Amino acid sequence: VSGPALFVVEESDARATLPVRKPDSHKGTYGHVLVVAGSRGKTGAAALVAKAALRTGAGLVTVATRSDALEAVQAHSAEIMGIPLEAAGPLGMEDLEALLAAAEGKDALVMGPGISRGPGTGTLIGELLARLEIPAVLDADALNAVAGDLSVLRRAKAPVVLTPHPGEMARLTGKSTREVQAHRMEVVSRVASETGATVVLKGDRTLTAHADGRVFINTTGNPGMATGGSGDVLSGICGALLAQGFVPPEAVWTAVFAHGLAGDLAAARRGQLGLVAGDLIEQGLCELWVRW
Ligand code: NPW
Ligand code: AMP
Ligand code: MG
Repeated sequence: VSGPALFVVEESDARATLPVRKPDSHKGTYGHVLVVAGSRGKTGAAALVAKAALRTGAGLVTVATRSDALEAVQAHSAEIMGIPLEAAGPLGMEDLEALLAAAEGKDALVMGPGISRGPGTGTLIGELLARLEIPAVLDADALNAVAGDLSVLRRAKAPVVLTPHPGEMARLTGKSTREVQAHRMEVVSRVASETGATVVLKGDRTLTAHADGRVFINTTGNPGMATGGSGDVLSGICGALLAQGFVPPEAVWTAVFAHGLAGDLAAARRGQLGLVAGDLIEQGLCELWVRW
């Protein structure tokens, strides 16, 4: 039995996936990302996803979140559009119709950062994936919500991307964080082949596993990125590339490479110690797109 095929992502590979602005284009050309993220107390997570998507070239970004969180999310950035989800508490099946309506005309979904999770959240996610025809990035609490029943991912109509950190991967697989870290390659490839998703196991040397057995190892990034909200930025970058028509696994390992390089560029200006997630967007991504 052969193991996974391993590829090291080079800057030239990632650059080749870089979205190019065409003269005869408009905002509709570059995709509309639906971000289902944030809740009262975690509105920053939604804002970081949305801003990262905007700074990665998405034509439009809409955040759907609980009514009591929406204003705070939008206050972070004038470019973010919003849809209030009127029910209360953690997301569940009562939000299905509103989310299906919100997804109309959208080109990619990013779901999970800062949503908190309740008993119906996993079922809701399964139902959304089974009905929506747009690629979806599941991160943070969306991962925790499907951890009990990964089979919902198999029902997806369109490509699914999972972006767990080692703690989330431990919940997804029922292993300890230590076991995950000791067997990163095996764990990430197995979850990809079992779910059919493209799976990103984050951390130093992030691994991206595609369901076909290929695994892509990332070389950018630094420990300055070990700061709250860093992963939320990655899910926004990934959503923006998917909304612009790039497909997994290229869209995903390119997002990972760009996110890490944004972290390296930001650290070069500001140092690793005081790096915050917003710097990856405002300093890192902006400098990266000029460089590329
Ligand atoms: P330990 O302690 O090492 O055993 P959680 P979260 C582990 C939102 N945010 N290597 C580690 O376990 C997010 O989007 C909102 C090894 C740690 O204790 C989520 O929705 C923000 N272990 C929610 O908050 C900004 C690692 O996992 C545990 C690891 C909770 O997210 C912040 C923590 O993971 C945040 O993004 C690694 N590299 N990384 C906002 N401004 O609104 C993690 N672990 O319990 O899933 O919590 O990741 O902080
Ligand atoms: P999250 O825990 O979801 O906020 O994600 C953290 C992000 O920062 C992931 O993209 C990690 O790969 C990245 N990151 C965290 N620590 C390091 C590290 N020591 N070296 C490189 N990247 C890191
Ligand atoms: Mg995270």
